[in-house]
Amino acid sequence: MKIILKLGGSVICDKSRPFAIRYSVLDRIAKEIARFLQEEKEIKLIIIHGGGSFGHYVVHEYLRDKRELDTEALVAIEYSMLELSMIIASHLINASIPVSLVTTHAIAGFNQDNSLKIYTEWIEKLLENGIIPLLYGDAVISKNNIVKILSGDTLAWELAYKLQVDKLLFATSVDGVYTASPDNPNAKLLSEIKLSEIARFSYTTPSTFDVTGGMLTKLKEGIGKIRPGMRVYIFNGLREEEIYRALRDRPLKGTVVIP
Ligand code: IP8
Repeated sequence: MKIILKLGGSVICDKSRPFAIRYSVLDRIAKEIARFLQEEKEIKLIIIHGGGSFGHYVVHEYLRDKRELDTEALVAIEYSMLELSMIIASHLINASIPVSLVTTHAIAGFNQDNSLKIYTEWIEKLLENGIIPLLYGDAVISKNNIVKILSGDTLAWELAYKLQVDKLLFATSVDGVYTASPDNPNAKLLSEIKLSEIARFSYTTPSTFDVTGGMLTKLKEGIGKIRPGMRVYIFNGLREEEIYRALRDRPLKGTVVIP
């Protein structure tokens, strides 16, 4: 079985402060993943993480003074994401999870028509060898030489589709998809959401410096990417055991995403 686990940036970072990692959460998540991998030896797992208070903060700072991201921004964003990813990789490796950090900007970019180009050959090679590729949302260069942000969610949907994964898990800092912004007291948690009906919902989620949009924007990236048999869950990775439960297919509070 092939699984992609996307760790939301707000799970691993405190997004209200620049460059703030939730180390204890990261350690707990590493233990949950390690436990799962010990129990399920045949699993092929890919881990992707978001920009958290690293990439998003750096992009936000650049866009304050400039209208577009330039090459100076590109290298600064890429570097900050690599720093975050190294820290995540070190915690996973410490928990005996065999991860190989794959720098997203070296294998992915946008075509002229805005479609995503990913060289997946090496990711598949790692999986074949029992290694867990670790990727992340990043700044990438497009075919027409424009610097763009590739969200970890977009990457997760595309890889899930291309590599025909069985399960795509989005660990976020909320319990799932709501009918309104989760800070709205009337918001209700949806146990299921149809991507074909997503246009019915429109709200923004509050964030200090998020540059890739909230939950709904990122969910729209999934339109056309759910193959038959592929299961997609959105749940709260800040809740203890929830990542382990999602990996193990145990009942959990969250939203199932269907085409
Ligand atoms: O947090 C964004 O990835 P995301 C990556 O998954 C950058 O949307 C560089 C801001």
